[in-house]
Amino acid sequence: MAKVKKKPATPAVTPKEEKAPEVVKETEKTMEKTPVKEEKKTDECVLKRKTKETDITLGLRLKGNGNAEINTGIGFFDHMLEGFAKHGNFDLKIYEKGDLNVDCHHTVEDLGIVLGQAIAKLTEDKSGINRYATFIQPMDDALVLVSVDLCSRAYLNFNYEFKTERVGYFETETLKEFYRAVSDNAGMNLHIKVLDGENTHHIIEASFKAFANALAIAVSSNGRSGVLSTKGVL
Ligand SMILES: [Mn+2]
Repeated sequence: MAKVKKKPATPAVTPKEEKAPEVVKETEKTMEKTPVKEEKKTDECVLKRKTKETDITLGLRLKGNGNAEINTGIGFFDHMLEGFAKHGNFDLKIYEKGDLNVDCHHTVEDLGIVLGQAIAKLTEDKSGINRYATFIQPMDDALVLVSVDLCSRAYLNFNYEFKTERVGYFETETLKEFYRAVSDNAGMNLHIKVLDGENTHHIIEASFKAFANALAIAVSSNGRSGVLSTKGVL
């Protein structure tokens, strides 16, 4: 059956066209040139990665509540990642089954790969974020500086020789592999400087807290529109 088209109602009064002052017109023109884009960013992501060495499922939300559910099979590493989530106010879920019968190298490094990929995914749109941040974290005897730049160019500057080979089951030399994997996969410039510290547990934990705090600032809004780069793209 054919639809009957209704006639559009004629407005009773035709609004008068008012001439806007020149100043307002100029402002309008400028605004047209630089439109404020509505920010629609991906809030969370879940990634899976399976190899012959590790099987990882990771969920990350950068604007979270500090909730963590972590199971990597390495108690100390879980403790570090829980601190990372808490102090960065991220939500982080990790289930990992690694070849711990070998050592903890693959389990730590591969988790860094997936965490880096998740950060890259959630910061793909870099408009309106601080992009970089530096945080100096005290923790008892330890004092650790972490500086990050979400510039899409991976670079890790971390050279520290630990006095002890392990903390619990965690092998201290794998910490560099972890941060390198995060940096490579997030496209992040990452500087970590141990300024002071005696206790290895404290030094490593301070690095995770400093990293969390710096990252939380780097991904947060700077109140401006567009990408913070003279190149216009990152
Ligand atoms: Mn601790």
